[in-house]
This record gives sequence, C-alpha cells and structure tokens, in this order.
Amino acid sequence: MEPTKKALFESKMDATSLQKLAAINNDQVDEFVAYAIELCEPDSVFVGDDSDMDASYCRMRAIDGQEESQLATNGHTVHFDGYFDQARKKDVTKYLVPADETLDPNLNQVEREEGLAEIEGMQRGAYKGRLMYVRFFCLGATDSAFAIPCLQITDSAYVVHSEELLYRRGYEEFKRQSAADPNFEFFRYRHATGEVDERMTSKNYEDNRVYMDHTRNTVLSVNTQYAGNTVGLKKLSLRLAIRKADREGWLAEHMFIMRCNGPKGRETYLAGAYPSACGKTATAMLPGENIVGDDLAYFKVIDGEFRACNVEAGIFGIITDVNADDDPVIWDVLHRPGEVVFGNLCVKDGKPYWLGMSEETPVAGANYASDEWTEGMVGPDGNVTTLSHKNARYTVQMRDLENADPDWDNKQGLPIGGIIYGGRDSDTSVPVREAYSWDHGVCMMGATLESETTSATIGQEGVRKWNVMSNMDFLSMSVGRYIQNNLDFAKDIKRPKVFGTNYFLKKDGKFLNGKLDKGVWIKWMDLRINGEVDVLDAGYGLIPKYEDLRKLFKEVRDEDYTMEQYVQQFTVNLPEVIAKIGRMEEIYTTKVQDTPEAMKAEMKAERERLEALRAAKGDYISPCDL
Ligand code: SPV
Ligand code: MN
Repeated sequence: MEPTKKALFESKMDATSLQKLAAINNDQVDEFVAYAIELCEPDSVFVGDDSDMDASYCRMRAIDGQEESQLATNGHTVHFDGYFDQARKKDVTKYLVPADETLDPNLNQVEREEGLAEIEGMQRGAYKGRLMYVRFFCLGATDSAFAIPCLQITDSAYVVHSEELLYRRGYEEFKRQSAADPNFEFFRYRHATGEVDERMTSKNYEDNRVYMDHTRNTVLSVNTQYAGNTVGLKKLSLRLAIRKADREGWLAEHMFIMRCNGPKGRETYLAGAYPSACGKTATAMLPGENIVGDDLAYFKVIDGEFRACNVEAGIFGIITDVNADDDPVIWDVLHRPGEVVFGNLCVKDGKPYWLGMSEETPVAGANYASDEWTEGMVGPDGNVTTLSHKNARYTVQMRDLENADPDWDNKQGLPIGGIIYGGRDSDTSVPVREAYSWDHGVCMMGATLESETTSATIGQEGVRKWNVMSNMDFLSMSVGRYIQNNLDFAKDIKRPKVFGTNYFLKKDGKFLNGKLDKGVWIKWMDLRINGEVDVLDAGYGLIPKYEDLRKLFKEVRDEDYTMEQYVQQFTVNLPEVIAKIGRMEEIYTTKVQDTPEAMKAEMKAERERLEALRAAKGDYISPCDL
C-alpha cells in the first residue's frame, strides 16, 4: 500500500479495522475508502467483516446514536426518516454523464463533472464528528454466477443495519474475488446523512441528491435517509445492474420470485413484476406457496436453463394494510421476538401501530411527523398527518419467514417456469391471461404494463400510468434497448411462459375478485406451464376455461365459482383493450425513440386480431362465445 494511504488509514482506524481492510488487499477498495476519508473527514473509520459481532456492533450503534429506538418486543426497533424524506425522490436522482457520452434523453441526467462537483461539495466534511462505516455485502448468492460484491460507505448505522438484514454478507466474497482478479468488478456507494435535526433525521432534505456515476459503478447520495435513496444495494444498485446486465447479456429485474406448489409435490417457480399497489408482495406471500424474494431478481442462463436468483436476503415491505387475516406470515414475524426494523409508523408505549392493521390504534404517539403526534395534527406542508405514513415499512430477514422457500439461497438460482406482469385497471384486462409467445408477453404484457391510480394515491383517480416491466424508475438506458434485451435474452433455450394479471377489475364500483383469488390464477399458471389444461383465445392472450377455474376455486378457495362470475371476469372488453393499444402506439411512436421492430409488429398484430374480432362479434365478447 502507498505510504500516504497507509498513514491516512492508520490515523482513522483501529488495528482491527486496519487488518480487515488490509486482508482484502485491493487497490480499488483502498482508493474508494481513502477518497471518502479525504472528502468527508470522519473522526474515525470502522471496517466490518462477515462476523455476527460486526453486525451486532452496527445495530447497537444505530440504537445508541438514536437512528433507531428499541421497542418492547425483543429485537424490534423503529427508525424515522424526515417528514419530507419518506420515499424515493425522482427529481433529484440523476445519472452523471461524461461530456463525450450521451444517455437517453428521457433519463434524468447532469454533466458528470458538474454533478460530481455539486454532490462532492455537499458531502465535503459531512462525516466530521462521526464514524464512517465501511461494509461489504453481496447482491445475489455469494460465490455464485449471480454474485455482485458491493462496498457501502456511510455515516449511518441504520443504513448498514438495514443492509445486514436485507443482503448477504460480502466480506469473504471481496477477498475471494480480489485474490482471483485485482481488477474485479464491484458496485460502490458513498452516502452522507448530512446535518441532522433533534430527531436525528436529515435536515437539509431540499438538498437531497442521488447521483449515479455508472461509468465507475458508483452511486453517491446525500441529505437523505430513506432506504430507497441510501441503502446502496436496493434501487441504487438496480440501476447499475441493468447496465451490467446489458453489457453481459443477462437481465436485472424488479420482480419477486415465488414457488407455486402444484399437484403431487410439483414445484414451479414464478417471477413477477408489478408496479406498486398492484399486488406484488401479496402474490409472493400467497398462503400455501413459498416466497423466494419480494423485490429484485437476476435472470441468467445456467446449464441451458432459464434461472433466477433472489438478489436480496430480506424484505423491505410496505406495512400499510398488513393485518392478521390477510397477511398471517408477516403478521407473525412482526409480532414475535426477532430482528425487525419498523420505519415511519407510530409508536406508543413501545408498540408499533400502522394504517390498515385492523386493530384499535392510538390517537397520540411518536410517528413519522413528530415525537408528539396527535390525531389531526397538521404537518409542515399543511397536510393533515396520519397515524403512519402510507409508505411506512418493515425490514425483516428471509430466514425469519416461515414460508420462505428452503432453496431461496441456491447458488445456481432457481428454474423459472413462468413470468407474470401484474397491472392494475378497473375495466380493461381479464384477471389472468397467457401470452402467445415470449415476444408477445414481453411486448404486450411487460412493455405495456399500466397501473391505474387509486383514491389512495395523490392526484386524479383512474389515471393510467405506464411502467415498463415495473422497472421504469430504474432504467439506466433507453426503453427500447431495455425491451430489446428482454426480447433477446435466453433465445436459444426453452423460455418461461409469460402471463398478465389484473386483480382489480370492477363492476358498479365493486371489485369482481376476492383478495385471495390470485391464488387460483397462480395455480392455473402452474397447470398451463405443465400442459395440463386447455385455453380459449381472447385475441390478446389465452384465457382459462370455466370448468378448470371452477375446479381450482373449489380446491384452492373452497368456493363455488359460478358461470356468472366467470363471464363477468373474463369477458373480452374490446373497446377498452383496443384503447389501451392506442395509448401504447402513441407512447411507442412519440416518447420512445428506439422502439424495437418486434414491439411494433406485436402491437400491429394485436390491433388487427382485436379489430377482426370486434367486426365479427361486437364490442364485449363473453368467453362462452370465443
Ligand atoms: C419500491 O418502491 O419499489 C420499493 C421500495 O421496493 S424502495 O426502496 O423505495 O425502492
Ligand atoms: Mn421495489
């Protein structure tokens, strides 16, 4: 090691930290650590390895430093983010683009030197009086084809504690990869909390920045604590991973992975992309099935098979509406001793409370808005505050979930039988349909994914938001290129079947499906993947036959599914379905500059099929008339 770096490290680290860093023995790592020390000027530096002791140390620091408070149940803590820091902030999330490079104009971006100067200016001296954490984690299973080592630097013990719960430990992975190749690729993150207020929350939220230096696999963030902006391995890494996948010919997706348990012990793995409020976690957590992961998946071809790995090792889930009846597994984890970090809900007498928990809740307590919150209190933005924030969260580990698939950490990944794109609309798509082909599914289910706003979201109700593969917020290249990568992936092997779901069809203002009907659609997918049931052609995909659903509703839900229900749910709503194609044609000719030819062809073919169907049979076609 260069003498100047050695001296710098010796001035900030104790012997144990020095030894841990030295054992990684990598110039790239040393360089990133040294730069952070010089820029952010911490009082001291802690380097962690894969030991339980280092994990406990960071957890304890989060509590001692009041970033988290202990709750009555053993192992449970609560963390609050600032009032204005309750979610990812898209307007301040930008790519740093070198002067000689161009990035898709639809992506939020800033010239690299200019952006670096701005964020480094904000991070300069930001660790003064604080401890700097240097922690190593791994995206995907360690020592596997999926593994991406990650180096997190932060002054927040909450951030590294969250990563401890959500990801695999990666110190040994760094040692292994560094020994094999000193120039090995890893992702790196430097986060600075910035000035804090009396609640230990980032004070200068208006100077919150999240800047992606994709040319160096680095993400920098400042003046924020919300995990989506600070926990490097979550959404910051997804943007870097999409580019790495593009370079290397695999896919990084915003998807859950689950195991559907079919007849006679058959196991079928499914992956699903759903925009928020479209039923993603509820599907991954269906009773009787097993969860592998609820947010991020990497797809690779391994030994000629389409396989997926859960990028994470835990869940950062929305707690709103989690209740004992609908979510028994999560409810149980959130109520028994064990490590849980709650975020941005309400605490009273050491107990956590949240919106939609279906229990009596207090009218005063400490919450995301104030240490002395009372019902009806008006927040600093003039809005009436609620018991908990709508985006309040819980962080738990996979290993604490009783429905976790025992194979969730498989180094070879898991074979994927089906991919689901889950949208939300009240009047257009049938609850479940199967694509004619991979291309049809990628284009007409994934690339056309839409989610309708509800009265619970800010703004107008019923507005349809386009969200390509539910990955729109994280695309680090043009939409067309990303879709083309999906079209090209695994083209020489058997690919999964593709399905589209919509759990939210309504008639006269009422939902046409029960909350757990999704369990039936999942079982039907398993039967289709295994070639055990036939289908009807609805012109925009293949739909179930009545007798198969009647049987499944009896088996899965113990319900008598009537012909009337079937007809209501599976009628082909041609005016609405064709109107959706119109919206997509508009988007893919105006907003997207590089629409793949296959996408254009799929949209054209679907329009022609549906217009022919309309000419022959009218606007609304009962499945019995197909
Ligand atoms: C999401 O919003 O998709 C999440 C939470 O999974 S966040 O960390 O904000 O990305
Ligand atoms: Mn997500």
